Parts: sequence; structure tokens; C-alpha cells
Amino acid sequence: MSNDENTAFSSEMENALSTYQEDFVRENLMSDSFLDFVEQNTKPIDLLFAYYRCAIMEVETKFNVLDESLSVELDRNPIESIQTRVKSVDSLLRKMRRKNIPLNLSAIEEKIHDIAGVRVICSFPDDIYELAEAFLAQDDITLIARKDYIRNPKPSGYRSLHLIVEVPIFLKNEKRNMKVEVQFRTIAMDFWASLEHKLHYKHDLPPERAQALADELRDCAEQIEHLDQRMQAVRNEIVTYNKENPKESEFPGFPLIN
Ligand code: 0O2
Repeated sequence: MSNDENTAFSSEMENALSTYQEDFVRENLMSDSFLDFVEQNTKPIDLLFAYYRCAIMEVETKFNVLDESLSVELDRNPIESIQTRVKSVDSLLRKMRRKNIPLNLSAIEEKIHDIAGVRVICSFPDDIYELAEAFLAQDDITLIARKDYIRNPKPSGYRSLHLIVEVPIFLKNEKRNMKVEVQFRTIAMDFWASLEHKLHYKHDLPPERAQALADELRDCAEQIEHLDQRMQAVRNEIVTYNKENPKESEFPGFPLIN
């Protein structure tokens, strides 16, 4: 084929493809049966996502309560911040495709455990375990799965403690147990994971450079772990000193509570 013939052939193919795509969308995604399917399923999907948002509210409140009560005991707030999200539809559909999950709501509820996500960012690694244990000890929380990527980091260097739990939500006429994924991280672990996530999805490097950068990121993760341990050691020393050298009360003779 000459160059001109080649160009003509390519543009003919492009036109044919775009006509085919348009026909496909009109016949399938705009067909009466598909629009009926969307209409019938929109409400149940909206409802399910509303239940997940309610479950997030329950779990977030539990952590706010723990933070408030522990702040008196520890004289500082063990939680730096809490982030929540409901999984995006795009990410949900990709996971369903990857895991070959049947296209119905009960399969989604049963097999996808991270539609509701709560991320608890803590000051020190020890706070993570203390908070996780206090949370799991609550009698309305059921542990479904625990993945400790702090003690067993992922090959990427990723560190966090993941808990999949079930929490009840109370609706007008029923109680429903909803699954929530709780991720616990220190500020340093979160710094690494946020940047790594951005870098991971944005590069299109040749394989050998990608490998070199992956090694670099893993090394950064190790340094971050080291920093977490050092900061915790500083805190431990201060706590021990304060315990061994309590401040004398200015009003020793007048305790407010006996
Ligand atoms: P999204 O919706 O963007 O937050 P499983 O659910 O157990 O069947 P999965 O999904 O691989 O399988 O679970 P995993 O690995 O325990 O946890 C997935 C989530 O942990 C991810 O959410 C991230 O939030 C985080 N994560 C796991 N590995 C890494 C990593 O190497 N780097 C970073 N930055 N984050 C990680 P998604 O899947 O991105 O979903």
C-alpha cells in the first residue's frame, strides 16, 4: 500500500469505528431495556450508598469519642485527623471487574468490603494499636478481617493497619449491619502513602526507571518508619520523665474530687 492509500485506509477505519461506537451506545446504553434497568436500580443503589454513609458517621463518631476521652488520660490527642470517603463508582466497577463479582447489590455488599472507608491518622505508631484495640472492644463492632501492613509492610513499602468491621446502623424500621474499612496510619505513613499514590498513577516510565523509582520509594518508606520510631522514643522518654517527676499541686490541701 502506498502512503496515501495507507492514510485513506486509516481514516476510513476511524470513521467506521466511530459510527460503530455511536451505534453501540444508541442500541445498548440508550436502549429502553437498559434505561429501565437504570431506573429500577438507581433507588436501591442510592439507598445502599446512603447506608454506607450512615455507617461512616457511626464509626467516625466512635473515633471522635475515643479521641476526646483519651485526650484527658494522655494529656494530648492521639488522633491527628480523620478522613472518610465512600468508594467512587468508577473504583467500585473496576474492583467488580477485577474480582469478577456478580452484578447485583447483595454480591456487592457481601464481597466488597471497602465501599465505606474511614482513615484515622494518628500521632505515633503506638496510638494506632491502642485506638484499634479500644475500637474493637466496643460490643457493637464485629471484626471481619485484619491486615497489619505496619508489622508486615506491602512490597511497595506501604504501611497501615487495615480493619474490616461490621457496625450496626439504626434505620426507621430495621437495624442493618454495614461493613466499613478502617485504615490507621501515622502522619508519616500517610505522607508516604498519599505521595506514592499520586506518583504511582501518573507515570508512564520505561520499566527499568519504574523499577528504580519503586526501589527509591521503598527506601523512603523505610526511612519514614525509622522516623516514626525515633519520634515515639522521644515521646516515651518525656512521658516516663513526667511520671517519675510529677508536678506538685499548687493547692495540695483542696482536692476537688476525693
Ligand atoms: P480506593 O477506593 O481508591 O481507596 P481486598 O479489598 O482485600 O480484596 P485490596 O483492595 O487490594 O483487596 O485491599 P488492600 O490492599 O488491603 O487495601 C487497598 C487500599 O489500601 C487501597 O485502596 C489504598 O487505599 C491502600 N493501599 C494498599 N496498597 C497500597 C500501596 O501500595 N500504596 C498506597 N499508596 N496505598 C495502598 P484502593 O484500592 O486504592 O481503593
